[in-house]
Amino acid sequence: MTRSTQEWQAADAAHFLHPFTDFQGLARKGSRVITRAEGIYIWDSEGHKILDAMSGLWCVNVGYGQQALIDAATRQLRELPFYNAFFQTATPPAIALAELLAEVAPAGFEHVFFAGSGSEGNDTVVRMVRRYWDLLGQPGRQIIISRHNAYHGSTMAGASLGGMSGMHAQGGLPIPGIEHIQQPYWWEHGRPQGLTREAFGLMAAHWLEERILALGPENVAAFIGEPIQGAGGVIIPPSTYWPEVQRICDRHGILLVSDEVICGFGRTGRWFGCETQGFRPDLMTFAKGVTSGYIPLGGVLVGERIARVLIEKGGEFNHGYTYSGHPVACAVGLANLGLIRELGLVERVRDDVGPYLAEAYASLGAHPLVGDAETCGLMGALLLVKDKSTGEAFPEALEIGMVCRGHCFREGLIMRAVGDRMIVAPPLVITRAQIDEMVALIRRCLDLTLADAQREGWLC
Ligand code: PXG
Repeated sequence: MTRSTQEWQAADAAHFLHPFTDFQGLARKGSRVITRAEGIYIWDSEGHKILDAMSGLWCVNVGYGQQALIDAATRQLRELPFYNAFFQTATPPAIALAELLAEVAPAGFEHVFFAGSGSEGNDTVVRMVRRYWDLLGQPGRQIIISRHNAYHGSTMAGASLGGMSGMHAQGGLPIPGIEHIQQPYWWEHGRPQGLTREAFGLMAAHWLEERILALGPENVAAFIGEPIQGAGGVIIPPSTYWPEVQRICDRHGILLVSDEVICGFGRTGRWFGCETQGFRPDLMTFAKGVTSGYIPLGGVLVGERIARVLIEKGGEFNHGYTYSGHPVACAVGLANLGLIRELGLVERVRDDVGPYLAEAYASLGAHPLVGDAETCGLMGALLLVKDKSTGEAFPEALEIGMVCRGHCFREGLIMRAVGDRMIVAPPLVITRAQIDEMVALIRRCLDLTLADAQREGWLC
């Protein structure tokens, strides 16, 4: 079906309510219509080639156009396009993917609960941890602690676990029994107090202990966090943070949940972000990279501490989705994990392109607009500042990140702006030459933003 861009935009504005979108604003402007993709590039309906430094939405880990995934989906669609896993039935792809996930996960993860998305995975987490404590005769343990500026999805429980104030402001959230502590963002909380990153990491972890003690450990079920906050702006915690969080959870017997929806499947240079950050969770939510986004799939990897209780003391766990273990999604997942292994993408991020990106970012750190440049594996963030010597921020109303993003848009680069943080998470198949190309584009967009700032007098 070929239509002109204007025709697509008109039909889009007439019928399609986009996620997280000001509908009227978009209708006035018109969507950019993306029509095809290959490798790390996407093309819009005007034929512009764009370097997709966000892997779609943090998910196209193996890059676009991988024949093995396309073939796996096609084969499975022919053989068995759907069957459920509810009434004592199963399909081969779901069984095999559960088995393979247990193999690539850290030791102690042998079981998987499938869902259709990361949000559904986190809804599953809420129900599962509360069920766990019920079964252990501690039904008082209901509260789940999360962090401000966390993102855990957009369902009622996912948005409640998340710490996005704009989301809580709509629809009467958070649901009861969810508490939030401050995020481990050194620039926001540590630097103003003159703390080293390491000292701040410990302080941020102790906010968790303070809250646990204030609530009473006997009322706390779990702590959930992204190893590195993605949607919150690629907030990489100090190295001291997660190991201390682990100690605190252990001390109070509280379950630890790692939301691996973004960090999983090689993004940080290990299979899972918790391995990079040095902690051992009890549950791991996954989605996105499990199928490289080719088809929706999410779920929860369940550690043995919880699995044994659910299985042995269990009875029926009254939870599940039509698409839990969808055979086509699981077939694509199998092909995707197979390809990640075959191409050695996890090791490649750890030993080759990850360090290469880190080097490039160190050089971007010298740019006059950049106050901080950080990477972990193939996630990168640049903090835009008004005054490099003092770290002074631009006034919020300027929306400097959006100014920079506007340039990216015009220059053929997808880079996200989260407040003053410009973030990337390119496909794991990106080559060194393509990183050079991406970094050159980023530098050009920074220069254009700097020129705007000089011209408009934003710097003085
Ligand atoms: N957990 C994390 C850590 C996520 O990043 C979800 C859960 C929810 O997954 P689903 O599949 O239900 O969307 C996510 C999703 C952004 C952005 O603006 C990030 C996500 C989704 C939409 C936008 O960076 N992450």
